[in-house]
Amino acid sequence: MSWLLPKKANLLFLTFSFFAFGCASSGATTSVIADTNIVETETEGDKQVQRFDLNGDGAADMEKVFRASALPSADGSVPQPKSQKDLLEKRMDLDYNGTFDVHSYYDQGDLARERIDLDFDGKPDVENIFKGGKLAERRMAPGFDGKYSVWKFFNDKGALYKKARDTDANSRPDEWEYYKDQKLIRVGFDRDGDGEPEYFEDIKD
Ligand SMILES: [Ca+2]
Ligand SMILES: [Ca+2]
Ligand SMILES: [Ca+2]
Ligand SMILES: [Ca+2]
Repeated sequence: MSWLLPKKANLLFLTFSFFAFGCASSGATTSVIADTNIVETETEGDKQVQRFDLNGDGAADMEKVFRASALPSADGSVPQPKSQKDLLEKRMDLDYNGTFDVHSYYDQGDLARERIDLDFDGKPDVENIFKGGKLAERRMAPGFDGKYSVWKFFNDKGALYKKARDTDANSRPDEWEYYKDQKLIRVGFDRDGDGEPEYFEDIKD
């Protein structure tokens, strides 16, 4: 996991260590943010966007996109507080440079997917996919070049059961590792380039 600690991202690591350990829960970072940080609320089509200024410099560095089902009335009355269930997307600019570094997508209030740029170069380095609010798959770009080359798969107990790797830089996995009780038990290789393993080796104790 050492690659998750790029040079300039110590603060980021602190903030987002909960991602790294696979226990991100929707709303964890938003509960501490008071509504007074909202700089503007805007309706875009069938969506409502709330913008927040987290560091007080007057520029928004977090956006929340809500389903606009319960829109405030057209007479300009104060927007209703939206419920977590209506949250569709959250974007965060962690280094306050005007570019969002974390994109989180929600399904019925549960975190469904998140994309994180760990070194703030504008290219995503980690993507997490959740099922039922639990981490199911993690894609990683260890070179911070925006190219995913490692895929990890987790069962519903949060344990790693499969890992795939792209070793020839064609963006498709060609080596697989299979785990049982955290132990590597089998490896598989794609030798004919069809994207599926057909050559396997069992790992003996
Ligand atoms: Ca700001
Ligand atoms: Ca940024
Ligand atoms: Ca990056
Ligand atoms: Ca490959």
